[in-house]
Amino acid sequence: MEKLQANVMKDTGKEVSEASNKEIFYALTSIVNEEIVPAWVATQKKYKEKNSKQMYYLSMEFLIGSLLKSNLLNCGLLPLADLALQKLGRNPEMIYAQEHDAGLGNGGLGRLAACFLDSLASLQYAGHGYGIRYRYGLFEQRIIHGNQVELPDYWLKDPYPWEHRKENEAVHVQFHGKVHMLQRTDGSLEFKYENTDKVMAVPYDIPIIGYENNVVNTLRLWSAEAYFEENDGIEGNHKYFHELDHQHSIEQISGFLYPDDSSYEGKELRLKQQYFLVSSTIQHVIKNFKKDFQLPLSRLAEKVVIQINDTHPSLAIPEMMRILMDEERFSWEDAWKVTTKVFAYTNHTTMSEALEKWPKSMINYLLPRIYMIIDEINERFCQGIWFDYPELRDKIPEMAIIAYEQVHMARLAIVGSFSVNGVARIHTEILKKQEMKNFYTIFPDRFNNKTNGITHRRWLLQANPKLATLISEVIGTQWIKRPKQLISLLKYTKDRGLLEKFDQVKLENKKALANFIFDRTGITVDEQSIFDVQIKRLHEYKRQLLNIFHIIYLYNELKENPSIDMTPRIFIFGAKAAPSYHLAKEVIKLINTVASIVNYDPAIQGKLKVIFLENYNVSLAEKIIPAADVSEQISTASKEASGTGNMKLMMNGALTIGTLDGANIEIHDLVGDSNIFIFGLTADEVLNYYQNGGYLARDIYHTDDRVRKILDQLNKGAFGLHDMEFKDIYYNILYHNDPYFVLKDFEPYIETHELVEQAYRDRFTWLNMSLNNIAYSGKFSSDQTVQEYANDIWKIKRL
Ligand code: 26W
Repeated sequence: MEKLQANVMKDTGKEVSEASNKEIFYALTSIVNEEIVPAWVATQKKYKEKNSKQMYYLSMEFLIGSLLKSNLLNCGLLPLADLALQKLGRNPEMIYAQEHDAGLGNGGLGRLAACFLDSLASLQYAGHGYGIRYRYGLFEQRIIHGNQVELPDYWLKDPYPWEHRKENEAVHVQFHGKVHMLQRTDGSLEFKYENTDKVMAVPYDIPIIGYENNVVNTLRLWSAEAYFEENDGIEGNHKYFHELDHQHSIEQISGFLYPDDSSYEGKELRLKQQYFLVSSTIQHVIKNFKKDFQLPLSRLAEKVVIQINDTHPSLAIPEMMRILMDEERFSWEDAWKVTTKVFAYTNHTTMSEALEKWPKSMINYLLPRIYMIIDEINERFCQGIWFDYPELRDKIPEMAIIAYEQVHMARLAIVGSFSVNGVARIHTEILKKQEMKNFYTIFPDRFNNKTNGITHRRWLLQANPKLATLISEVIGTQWIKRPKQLISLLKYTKDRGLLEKFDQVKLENKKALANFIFDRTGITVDEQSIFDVQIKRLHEYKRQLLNIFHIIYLYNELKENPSIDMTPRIFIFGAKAAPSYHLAKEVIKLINTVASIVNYDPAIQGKLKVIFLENYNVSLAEKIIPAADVSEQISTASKEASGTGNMKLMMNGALTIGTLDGANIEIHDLVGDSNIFIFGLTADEVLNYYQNGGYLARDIYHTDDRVRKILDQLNKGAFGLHDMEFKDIYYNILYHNDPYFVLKDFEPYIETHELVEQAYRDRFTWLNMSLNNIAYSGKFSSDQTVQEYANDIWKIKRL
């Protein structure tokens, strides 16, 4: 406390009582920084002394959210900070809320990267993140008249206290130019680049603090800056504006995060971003290796492994080849041997519209030398199939890295890596049996599964301190370091006295969320109602539409018979739609429109409320998840690679209503039929319909009155200002034959919701189920996942 007072005084010349929340926030961050800088230096030294193999996690996204609270927690200072702030008459939460979320990710993929960093440091692994310091993160979402409106997220408006600029470690990245091939006197080829555009990549390091273990790893984010040659003095107006223009276009490279989730667009600036990340990181990796290990580069794979997070950083493969050959004079064969031992690739989606393919002309123009290398990789790979797998010859067009004028990045990533993994069991199986079948035939040993995980420190210990404390009272605190020990809770699932305490914690969390909802929206919600939550990016395959159709159905039922005996339900949504995703935005509008009718209709006596919380992000998730009773995981089976929100909600005692998709399947396997609500088509059934047809949405429209009523309401303006307001949703279902099987799964979904409601009425059964879920959730700690990566792929050891 004294330290905090002294820091506030030093920084602002004020007493704490006069200081603003922001000033206190900064004073606290500097205490944490003082605490961790020595540990940061010491950690790097220890890795060096131990000659530790290094794992580099390359990702275009790191959705780290806010760090003050998790840093305090991991340093063991959170209780102290809470106490000091309270003693000084300040509300800790108000201080922590001063931090602007670092929203440097779209959704699951970026958040997974952030959870992995937390687990790597907490388990004392030498694993570090490499990404881009976007000046604008994912857009801020406002809802205006029910519509999503996007605002820029200038998260660096206030100084970011966790980053450390390392200008002296800047490197150059080159674009464009001409490649010249010369023959050296020894007969080998030399490649020279001329007239390239040089960009400076300046690193900003963020400390990643392990949980109470004095380990501090690094997240390095590269920022693009203009690079001025020595004699580049500014002469005259013309040159001056030219320079400004030039500078501006360079800074654009790390200007903003592309706000697209699950849909790929071949934008040149995005390609630039990818190469910028990859080139600066690989240069740094090689520099570090030379500095830290007295070994020849041919032995790089003994000390370095690079995980590429989806295909976005897959240009790292040709970039490594380029440096080894053009700068380190390796032959092709030797360079390829090293490269293919260093890279491992994680796939996060099988949706064809998300798979990256760049026009070959774009790569050739922007990165001529890299294009040459990809071309050569492709030639050799295709020849290999031709000679070694004659039975696959006719598959070459669908396997070639360059085909029909496009460069297929997933194919490049598979060919250039020693490991390819999916992110949940079913997802990996689909990769092996369908999407990447031919590659699996050639490289069966490369494919492996690593089911996703989440950090239980942020998502339970930090976000839900009441639950965490209660758990520790019951089973002790060992679960914090060994989350699988949550399983000991199973002994208590019948203990009524204890279940009541769990109930009490949930109720308090629900009250807190209800207050928050009231502050944000002015809507009152009763904390005795069922809090039913669907929070995730808005996408057709995630089927928020199925959820809102069910709500409309309930509303229609209540209108017909207001006295139905029903536990009040509050349906909470959080979801951002990609700015250009028209249909997704229509669904947001529909949810908000339904909310505006249902929430103010006195006839239904508050039995139903619909809350759309705008700007869903990490911090908002931390508020919603601890208060959830029901977790909606209702994607069309086969479409959700894994999901991770499902795990967070389970860990906080919410019961899942879900399809057999992604990691839901593994949750179901663990908790058993009686602790989860599963419904709907299976992945096999869905794939069978896609392949063989046989589904007609219109048949359901004609036979199911409930469905017809809803769709007609959409079409006839019952929800909306005018007829046809939601015509695109209507058409999509009836004229495009409901591509995500919303109508097909509608009936089982309603029926399963009835089971949910019945189960909720039986308090002890419900609480028992809830506790079962918490008990089994330790399996989904990212500590487990990271250990599996470390043992099977990275071959790295704990400090
Ligand atoms: C090129 C545009 C783009 C951007 C991001 C295409 C695809 C993506 C990601 C692959 C989308 C994503 O976040 N995928 C999610 O990854 C999570 C972590 O593995 C999984 O849990 C989710 O199921 C998956 O949708």
